[in-house]
Amino acid sequence: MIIPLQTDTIATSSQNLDEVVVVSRGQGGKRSAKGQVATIDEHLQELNHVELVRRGSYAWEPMVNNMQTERLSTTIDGMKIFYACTDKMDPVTSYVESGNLQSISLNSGLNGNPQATGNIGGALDLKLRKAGFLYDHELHKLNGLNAQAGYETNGHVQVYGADASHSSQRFYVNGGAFYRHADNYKAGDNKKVDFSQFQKVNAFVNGGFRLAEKDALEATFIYDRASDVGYPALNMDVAKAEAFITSLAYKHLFVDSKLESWETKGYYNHITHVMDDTTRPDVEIHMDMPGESWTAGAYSLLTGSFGQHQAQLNLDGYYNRLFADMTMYPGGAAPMYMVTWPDVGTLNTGAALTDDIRLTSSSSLHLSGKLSWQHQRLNNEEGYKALSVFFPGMQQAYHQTTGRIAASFNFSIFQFFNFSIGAGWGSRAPTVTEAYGYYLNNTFDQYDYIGNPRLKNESAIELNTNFNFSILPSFNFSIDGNAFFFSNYIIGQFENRLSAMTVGAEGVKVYGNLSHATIANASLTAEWRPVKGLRWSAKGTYSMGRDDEGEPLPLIAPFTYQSRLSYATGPLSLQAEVKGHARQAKYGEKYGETETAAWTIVNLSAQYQWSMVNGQWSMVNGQWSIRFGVENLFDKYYATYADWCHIPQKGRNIYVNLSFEI
Ligand SMILES: [Cu+2]
Repeated sequence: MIIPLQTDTIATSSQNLDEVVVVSRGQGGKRSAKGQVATIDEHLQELNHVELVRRGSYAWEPMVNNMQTERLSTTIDGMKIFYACTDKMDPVTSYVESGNLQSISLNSGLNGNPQATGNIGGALDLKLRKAGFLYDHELHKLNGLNAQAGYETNGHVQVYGADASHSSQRFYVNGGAFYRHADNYKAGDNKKVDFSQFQKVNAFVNGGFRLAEKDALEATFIYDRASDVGYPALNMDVAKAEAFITSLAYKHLFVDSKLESWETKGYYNHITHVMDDTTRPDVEIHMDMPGESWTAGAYSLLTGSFGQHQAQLNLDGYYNRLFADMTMYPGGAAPMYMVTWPDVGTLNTGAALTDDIRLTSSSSLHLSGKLSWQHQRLNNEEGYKALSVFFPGMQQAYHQTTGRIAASFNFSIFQFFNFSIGAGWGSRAPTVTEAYGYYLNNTFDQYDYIGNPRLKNESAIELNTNFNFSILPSFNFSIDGNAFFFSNYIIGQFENRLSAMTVGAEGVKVYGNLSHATIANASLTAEWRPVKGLRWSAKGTYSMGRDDEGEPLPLIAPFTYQSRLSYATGPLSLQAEVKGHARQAKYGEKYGETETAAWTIVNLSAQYQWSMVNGQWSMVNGQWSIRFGVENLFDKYYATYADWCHIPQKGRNIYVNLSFEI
C-alpha cells in the first residue's frame, strides 16, 4: 500500500491543536448547525475562546481570548495574508469561503502553529479542502461532486455552491464556485437595518501531481470577490473587496527514516479593498479610501519522530506591502489627499520548533517556540514626511525581533480524567496601523488615530489550565482558564494637542504602550448523555480585562452562556439552543465603550440525511441532507457587546439548506 500524500490531513490530528471546527464533510468535530452552507464566521462561532466583532452582516472580525486581529495570527494553510482595510472591514477570514475549507483549527494563546507570528491571543489556521491522491490500488479513479443551496428569510439570503473532484494515484484536482447574496436584514421587532446587504463570489482550484511515489507537487488558486457590502456600524461601505490567493508546494514523505515529511511552499496573495460612501445619504464630505495588500512568502516544514519525540521544524519568510490613501472632496474646495498607510514593506523571517514528548503512557509535554526578525520600510515619501511632522527624527526603516515560547504538560487517566497546565511568553511587533497609521477614524470611540513609530514591542506571559473529568460514561465536565499578563500593552491614548480631521470626530488618539495590562478568561462546560441519542450541554464563560490603572479594557466579553439540547434518531437530528450574555457591567468607559444590555435568544434546528446507492456509481453513495432552522425564535431586538456601535443583530430568521454529495 502506498502511503497517502496528504500530510496536511495527518497534521490536523496532531494533539497540540486546541480546537477544530469542521467546515466540510468529515466525521466528528464541532460543526455549525447550518452545515457547509454556513459562513466562515458562523463556523468560527462554534469554537470556544472565539467571539466575533460585527460591523455589519459580512466579514466579522474574529477575537480569540478577547483579543482582536492585532494580537492573533490568521493563516490559510500556513500562508500569511494581511487585510487591506484601514478600518478593519476585511479580516482575512472574509477572503475565503466555506467551500474552500476542510476545517479551521485554533491554537489558543502563545502555542501557535509553526507559521504563526505575533499570536499572543491565539492562532487560527484555515485548512484548505484538497481531494488528495488515491492510495488504494484496488479503487478505480474516484470522482466527487458536492452541491449546496441555501435560503434565509431574513434579508433574503441566497447561497449556491458546487464543487467537483477527481483523484487518481498520480493526480488530483478539485475546484468549485460559491455565491452569496443578501439584502438588508431586519433586527428584532421588524426594524430594518440599512446598509447591511452584501454579495460575494468565490472560485477555487486545488491540484496535486505525484512526481514519484513519495514526492508530489500541490497547487492552490483562490479568487474571492465581495461587492456592494454594507457596514451599518461604519460611515462607509465597500464597493469591492477582492483577493487572489495562490500557492505551490512540494511535499516529500520519508520511508524507513526518523523523518516523516518535508513540505516547502511558496505563495503569493494580493488584496484590493475599495471603500465607498456614495450610496449614503447626507455625507458632508465624500471620501475615496482604497487599500491594497501584497504578500509573497515561503515556508519549509520538516516533521519527524525520534523515540518519545514528535517534532516539527519550520523556517519561513514573507514580504508584505500595505498601502492605503484617502482623498476627501469638500464641496466647492479642492480635494484633499493623504496617505493613511505609507506603503509599508515588511520583510519577516522566522524559525519555529515544536516538540511533543510522550513522558509516560499517561502524560506528555508539549513545547513550542519561534524566533522572528522583521525589517520594515516606509516606501511612500509623502506618507513618511506627514508622519515625521508628529515624530521629528523618525526613521524610514525599522527592525524588530519578536519571539514566543510555550510549554504545556498533560496528564490523563483513560477517558475519565484529563488535566493540563501550561505557560508561555511571547511578543509582537506593532501593526502597520499602530506604528504608521495616519488619521484613521475609529467609529467605536469617534477618535482619529495616529500611529506611533516609537512603540515598543508588546509582550505577555500566559498561564493556562484545563481540567476535564467524566463521572459516569454519560457525564462530562470541564474547566478551562487562562490569563495573560501584558507588558507594553498597545492601545490608543488621548492626544489633546492635535485636532481631529474627520467630520464629527471627538479628537485624536495616538497609539502608545501601557506599562501593563491583564486579560483573563475562564469557562465551564458540562455535557450529559442520559440515553442514546439525547445530549444536553451547557457552557458559561467569564472574562476580565484591566489596564495599568485597573480600569476595564474595551471589548471584553461579559458573562456569556449557551445551553443545547439535541436528539438524534437515525437520519433525523433535532436541536434547541438558548444563548446570551449578562449585562456588560465592566465596560471600557475610559476607552469610549458604552454599556451593553443583557440578552437571551432561542434557536431551533433540524437536520435530515438520507443516502442513495446509484447503480452507475457503484463505488460511491450519494448523500442528501436538508437542514432547517429558526434563529432568534422570539424575534428579540438585541446587540451583543461585540456589535460595533451596538448595531442590532438579526431578528427572527428561518433558513433551509439543501446539500448533495457523491
Ligand atoms: Cu474598508
